[in-house]
Amino acid sequence: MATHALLEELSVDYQLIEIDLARKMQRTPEYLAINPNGKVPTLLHNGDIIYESAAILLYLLDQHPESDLSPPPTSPQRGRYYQSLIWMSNTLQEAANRWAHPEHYCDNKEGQASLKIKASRELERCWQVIESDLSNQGPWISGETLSGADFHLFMIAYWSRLYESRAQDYPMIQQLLKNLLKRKSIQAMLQQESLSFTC
Ligand SMILES: N[C@@H](CCC(=O)N[C@@H](CS)C(=O)NCC(=O)O)C(=O)O
Repeated sequence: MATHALLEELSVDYQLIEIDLARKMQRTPEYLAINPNGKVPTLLHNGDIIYESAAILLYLLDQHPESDLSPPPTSPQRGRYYQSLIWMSNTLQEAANRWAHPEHYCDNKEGQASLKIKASRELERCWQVIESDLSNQGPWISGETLSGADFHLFMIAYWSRLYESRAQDYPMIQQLLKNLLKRKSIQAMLQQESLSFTC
C-alpha cells in the first residue's frame, strides 16, 4: 500500500502484481524465491529485489531525489525522517502485527487475548508519541514537508481503522491523514486496490 502510493506519487512507470494473501500466494516457491519471508510488498527494480516497506520507500526516494520527498542528507530533518521510518517499522508496525495476528506469536487462545490487550496499549502509546511529535513539529512526520515516512504512517493508520486503538482518533494524526487523502497518489492507490478510507 505505501509502496504503491509512493510509486503513484513519483509518477513512474510500474507494474503491479497482485499477491493474493487469502490464497497464500506469498507462500508459493516462486514468491519465496524473491522474498524468503513470504510477506508483501516486494519491489523488483532493474533486476534487483528489495523487500521491507520502509527499505523500499528509502530506496525509491534515493532513486528520485527530484521528488523532494526525503529531507536532504545533510538537513536537520534527515535524522527525524530515518528515525520515524525505522521506529514505525520495528515498534508501531510490530504492535499492529501483534494486535491483528496474535496467533503468529502464541498458540493458545488465552495467551492471544492477553497479547491483544498489551498490543492495544502499545498502539495507544505509539499513537501518542506521533501525536506529540506532530504537535511540536508538524504537520508532517518529518516536520514542515511531506516525506516517504508519511506514506508509511498512512499504511499502518489504514490497517488500524479496524483496531480497538485507531490512528485516526488522534487529532493531529487525523489531520495528516486527511491531508494525505487529498493527494491524487493516495486516491489512485485506494481506487486501484478497491479500498476505501475516510477519517
Ligand atoms: N516488515 C514487513 C512486513 C510486511 C507484512 O507484514 N506484510 C503482510 C501484509 S501487510 C503480509 O505479507 N502478510 C502475509 C503473511 O504473513 O502471510 C514490511 O514492512 O514490509
